[in-house]
Amino acid sequence: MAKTAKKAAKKPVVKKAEKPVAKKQAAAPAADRKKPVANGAPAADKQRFTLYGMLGSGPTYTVGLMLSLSRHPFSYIHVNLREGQHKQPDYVVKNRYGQVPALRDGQTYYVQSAAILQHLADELHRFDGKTDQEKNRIREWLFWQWDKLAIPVFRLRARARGLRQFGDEVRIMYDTEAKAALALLENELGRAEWVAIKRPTIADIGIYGVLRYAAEANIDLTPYPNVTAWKKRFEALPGFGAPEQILPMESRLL
Ligand SMILES: N[C@@H](CCC(=O)N[C@@H](CS)C(=O)NCC(=O)O)C(=O)O
Repeated sequence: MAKTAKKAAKKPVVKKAEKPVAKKQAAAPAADRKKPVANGAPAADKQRFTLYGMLGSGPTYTVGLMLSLSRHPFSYIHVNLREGQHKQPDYVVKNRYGQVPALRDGQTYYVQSAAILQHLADELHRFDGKTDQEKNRIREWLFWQWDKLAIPVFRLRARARGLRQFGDEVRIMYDTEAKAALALLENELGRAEWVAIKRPTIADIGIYGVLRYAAEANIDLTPYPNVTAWKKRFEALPGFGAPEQILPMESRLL
């Protein structure tokens, strides 16, 4: 699924700020090597991750949120969608879908925000399930989230921001779909504090990364008190931040 950094590194998207990754596969950039500390354990590797994305992108926020909640620092490369940087060859080698986000982890690029969340949970052992059953439940919610919640909410948001044009018939269709998804979530959260299992997981992170933008999509969450209470619980997690607190406007290299 992922592309190696070897190919991807030839032309950085943001030439001024981004450090090109090593051309020879054997020679990982110094920044990507685990640095030993006095007690022999790997230091918090602040150069391990680079997130490529855009402030304003829900899926980019979701990945930044996971890293922030996991207390893991990351470099950030702003991809200018307005200028079409996401469709340029030097970005498409990082993300074949020509979308943000992409995450570089060492020498490998990961794409699709839900798959990135899963990768980070596996690697950092945070916000994950412990048993196969728990892990499966979390995956089910991540698929559901993109299928039933993210699409209508993000389409309505894009319309409200003037980024997509469609008529009232389609708007009503998405609105109905979003409300049906919210009703289901409301029901589930009446039975449990967190979405998938008894602890917050990447399923909560993925869903929060959509519902954060509900107001911008003209979706009122007040008829969903369990969802609203869950949202508050989520926002109280250590390391939580709003999109503007987590994603810079411009590239930031650590
Ligand atoms: N399913 C993808 C969705 C990513 C996505 O829709 N990204 C938008 C920005 S929020 C994008 O890159 N749009 C440009 C395009 O699709 O051409 C993910 O989760 O990573």
